Amino acid sequence: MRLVLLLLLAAGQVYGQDLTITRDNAPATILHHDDWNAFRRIDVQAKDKDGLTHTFSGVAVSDLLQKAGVAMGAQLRGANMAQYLVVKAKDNYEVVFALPELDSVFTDRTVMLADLMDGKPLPENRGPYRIIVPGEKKPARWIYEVRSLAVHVAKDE
Ligand SMILES: Nc1nc2c(c(=O)[nH]1)N[C@H]1C(S)=C(S)[C@@H](COP(=O)(O)O)O[C@H]1N2
Ligand SMILES: [Mo]
Repeated sequence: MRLVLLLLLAAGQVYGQDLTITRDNAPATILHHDDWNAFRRIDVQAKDKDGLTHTFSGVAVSDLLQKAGVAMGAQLRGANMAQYLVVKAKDNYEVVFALPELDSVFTDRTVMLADLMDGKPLPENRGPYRIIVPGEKKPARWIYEVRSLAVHVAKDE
């Protein structure tokens, strides 16, 4: 009984953080880790800063965006091509992706939001969620402790 409680507490600490997905002029989508069961899980092998290959497991960012109502796939054309994604972390670090970088119609490189590394939850100071960009030579966009994904539309100055 006590062990079960401890395990629940530990899981809560790892995955208690919500993920917020927003797009201009639309209500926010807030995902708890339990909601992840509804998504297709994918595995990606990628090299970290030190050249070590790890297996990351998580959800394709494009699937998360689609769930929040962002136009992807066949709909990613015309005016929708001016959209971009800002990913923000606990330490306010931010990185940007153009939507085609995330879309399997445009690229075979699947950018994912990972919750597991080599089968285990990410370390506390790197989790619960981290962006993994396979094939990128420098992991500066492997943003960790991710809190939100926000899609905006680029506007002319
Ligand atoms: N939240 C957050 N994520 C971040 C950074 C950061 O400062 N804050 N630095 C990036 C940079 S520049 C690098 S090189 C890698 C380093 O990841 P590591 O310390 O896990 O090897 O994390 C990336 N993700
Ligand atoms: Mo870096």
